[in-house]
Amino acid sequence: MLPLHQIADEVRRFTLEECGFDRVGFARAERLVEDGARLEEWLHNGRHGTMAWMAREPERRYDPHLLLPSARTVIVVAKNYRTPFDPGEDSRAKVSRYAWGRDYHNILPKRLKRLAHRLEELVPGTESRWYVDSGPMMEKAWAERAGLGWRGKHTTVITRTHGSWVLLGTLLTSLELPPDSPATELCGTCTRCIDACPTDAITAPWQLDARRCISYITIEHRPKEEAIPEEVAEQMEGWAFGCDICQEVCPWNRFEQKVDNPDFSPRPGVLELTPEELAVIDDAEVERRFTGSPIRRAGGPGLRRTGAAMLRAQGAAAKNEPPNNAQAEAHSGPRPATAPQPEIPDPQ
Ligand code: B12
Ligand code: SF4
Ligand code: SF4
Repeated sequence: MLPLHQIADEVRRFTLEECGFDRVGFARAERLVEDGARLEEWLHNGRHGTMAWMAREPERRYDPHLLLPSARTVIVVAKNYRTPFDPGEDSRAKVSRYAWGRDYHNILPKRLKRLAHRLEELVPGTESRWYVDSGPMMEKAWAERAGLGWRGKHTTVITRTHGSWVLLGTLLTSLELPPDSPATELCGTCTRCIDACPTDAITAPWQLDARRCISYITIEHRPKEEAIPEEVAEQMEGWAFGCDICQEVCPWNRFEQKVDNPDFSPRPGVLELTPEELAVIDDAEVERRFTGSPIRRAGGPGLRRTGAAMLRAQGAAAKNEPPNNAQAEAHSGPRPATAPQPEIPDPQ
């Protein structure tokens, strides 16, 4: 068997060069005590809304040995999805960047599977299990531990190299690899994401109430036939699938590397969607246009619900009706008239 440091070097090389990931790091596979307690509290407070799958056996999310008893290391990977494209100024039904091209759930797991085979070649008998998004791993907590980046106050992971425009994956392995140092938090006194969130979903730094997040409302909330409440529809700022506002305002995303990657480049028509067409899109058309795209997750009922809500909000705005702020302020408190000047973190 190769010496440990050579195995670690080869794992890094293979992950970046052969599997095409942009970042890789190692963390010791141990119970996530603090993050587990925070997850339990989040669930207890109902902040997961109708994402019942988040509440199913939550301890599996923070104890990797319940997934792979022989686990020694968590290999964490990140893939940059920031392409040079930008949505047009007049984009009326906006789609979040991660969903412009191919579904990453179809791309990343295959690459992690290749990595698992390489580990088995390097050290026969190695056991591995890999997960991307839908698996019971707290990917952001592991990314921070493995030194890939820190969790921004909007709760997503920010890397120094690609900002927060990265998708994460994890591979649990019985191989013992030297752990990397955890990333340092570099938000400083900045609060831009919190100030910019139109629905006040970021209730405090690092705390997100998914029920108020446009991403949840447009993708996850069930039943999908249930209409989006008027006061929420009026706050959606044109986002039809997911939402990138808190990432777009983040100063760290000014330094990101843009890569012309066809996997994440916009598929035809995705930047020109309109509320009018979404409101009446039929299920067959959703299959035709969005098979292989993350947008398919919303399904026909989800997209029609969002399109209808956007049209209602437009209609209300056109009639110059006073916005229904009373309800929003009841649970979030009024916003300050002028946002505090954020400290722009030093990218060095
Ligand atoms: C559920 C989920 C959602 C939910 C809830 C989001 C959330 N913050 O939890 C919804 C549907 C809203 C959502 C939205 C999005 N998601 Co999502 N989502 C997930 C999923 C499946 C689980 C996340 C989770 O465990 N949540 C549980 C709660 C408790 O975690 P948390 O809010 O992060 O809270 C933690 C910290 O904030 C911290 N904490 C809490 N309080 C405090 C206090 C202090 C002082 C400190 C230091 C820390 C701290 O502890 C908590 C536990 O770790 C992960 C994939 C995975 N398996 O991990 C993807 C994932 C997080 N999502 C992802 C993406 C891309 C998004 C969107 C950007 C998509 C979009 N453009 O619309 C948005 C971002 C919205 C946002 N601001 O977070 C990526 C993020 C990549 C990255 N760079 O970090 C992931 C990792 C998927 C992937 N494989 O790449 N998502
Ligand atoms: S994704 Fe949009 S709605 Fe959700 S926390 Fe960020 S800014 Fe707020
Ligand atoms: S906008 Fe500011 S506070 Fe929010 S994640 Fe970025 S650096 Fe951190």
